Amino acid sequence: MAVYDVELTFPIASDETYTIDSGLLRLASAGTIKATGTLSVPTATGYAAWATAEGIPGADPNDDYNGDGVTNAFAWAYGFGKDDDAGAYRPMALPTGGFQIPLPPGGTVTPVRVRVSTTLGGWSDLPGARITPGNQNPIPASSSGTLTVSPSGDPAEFLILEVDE
Ligand SMILES: [Ca+2]
Repeated sequence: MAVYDVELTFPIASDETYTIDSGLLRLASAGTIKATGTLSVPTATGYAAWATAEGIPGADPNDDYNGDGVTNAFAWAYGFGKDDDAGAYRPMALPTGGFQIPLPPGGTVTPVRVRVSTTLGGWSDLPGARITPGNQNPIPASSSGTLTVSPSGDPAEFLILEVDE
């Protein structure tokens, strides 16, 4: 929360005519009125603060500003700038089944949720026990290194990562 001392000056003008017993009464005024006090403004945090600091305030978190295949939301979540190439940190399927999830060397700035589906629909949370090391889903903030998701045994499985602020 940012708090500012403020002094505001508003122009005022009025011109009213009233009917009274002896005729009409016209009251007119012009000038200013001054107000002083404090103004409290919520400070942007999380993704919004990142987007503002990166010079792209209000940027859609699902957009990919630099076209590296990593959304703005994940650039933020992984501690990168909007121009950094974070393409090496996309999860990938392993030829033997399962997936590998590379995390940024500096650690994630927010928890990362792993969701799975066998049909590219009806996504559900991956059981944490399938993620090593750590066995946690969501993957906690400040995580780094490379995680492995064990194969499910299903003929096909898809994986997406989600972040929340
Ligand atoms: Ca990007």
